Amino acid sequence: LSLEERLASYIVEGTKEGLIPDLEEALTKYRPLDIINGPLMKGMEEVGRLFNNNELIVAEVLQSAEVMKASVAHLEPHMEKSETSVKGKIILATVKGDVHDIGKNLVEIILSNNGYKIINLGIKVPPEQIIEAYRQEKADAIGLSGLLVKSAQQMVLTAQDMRAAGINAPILVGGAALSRKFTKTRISPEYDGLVLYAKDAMDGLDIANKLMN
Ligand code: B1M
Repeated sequence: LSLEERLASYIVEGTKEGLIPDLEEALTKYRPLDIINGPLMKGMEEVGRLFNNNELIVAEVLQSAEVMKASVAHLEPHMEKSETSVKGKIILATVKGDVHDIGKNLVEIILSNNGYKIINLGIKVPPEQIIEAYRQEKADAIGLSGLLVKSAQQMVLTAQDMRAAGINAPILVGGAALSRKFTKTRISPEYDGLVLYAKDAMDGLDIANKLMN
């Protein structure tokens, strides 16, 4: 197998045997984020496909997620960091009912490496907790992540609750079950502030930079 195929296969097989030396080799050729978005994400997509076809069970997917997290943790110190002053404070949460956090944590890494102070509230975060954190932290924006179809709906509910609480800070949303269209037609009308869809973590950074300027 080529290096790229091996990297994807660690994720698919859920094994870390040989992972670190191969990540080190990859770092001599690619930038850390390109390794994540390339072969590692390719592996994760395959995991999703196999899981969907009932060829993997949840416990196996969990192992794949472990390998993904270990890979991101290994690559993180090699990522570019900008030495700017704090550009803004952003609250991040995976919405109520959803445990998927690899994408959200990647967003945290990218944003905090690029001058943002991140308050990461974790997973399965109910709207009231987001509202409380927003008020306590006096954040500039709120980032919501969710991968399940029902999480897209949960974002609509979260936006409604935030509006009812009188909040109109920009909301950044992302995750596999979302789309720009859903954001525009379903979430935005339920909120008084901006609601912006990010397709990946770098897109999230671009949007955050535009917002703060
Ligand atoms: Co789950 N899962 N899972 N899972 N899982 C999916 C999402 C699924 C599509 C798999 C499938 O069936 N093909 C499917 C959802 C179906 C649906 O609703 N349409 C699914 C399911 C069904 C489930 C369970 C219900 C399974 C069960 O128990 N029967 C269960 C749900 C539990 C719950 O949430 N209540 C479940 C559980 C799990 C594990 C715990 C085993 C594990 C998660 C571990 C963890 O996160 N700690 C897991 C995993 C790993 C996946 C897949 C395989 C991979 C997700 C992932 O980490 N991708 C996933 C299939 C897939 O996506 N191919 C699947 C890598 C990650 C970097 O990408 O999170 O998309 P992603 O983030 C991207 C962008 O979306 C974006 O940036 C990132 C890239 O830069 N982004 C943002 C994300 N959030 C953002 C926020 C932003 C900006 C950008 O701003 C705020």
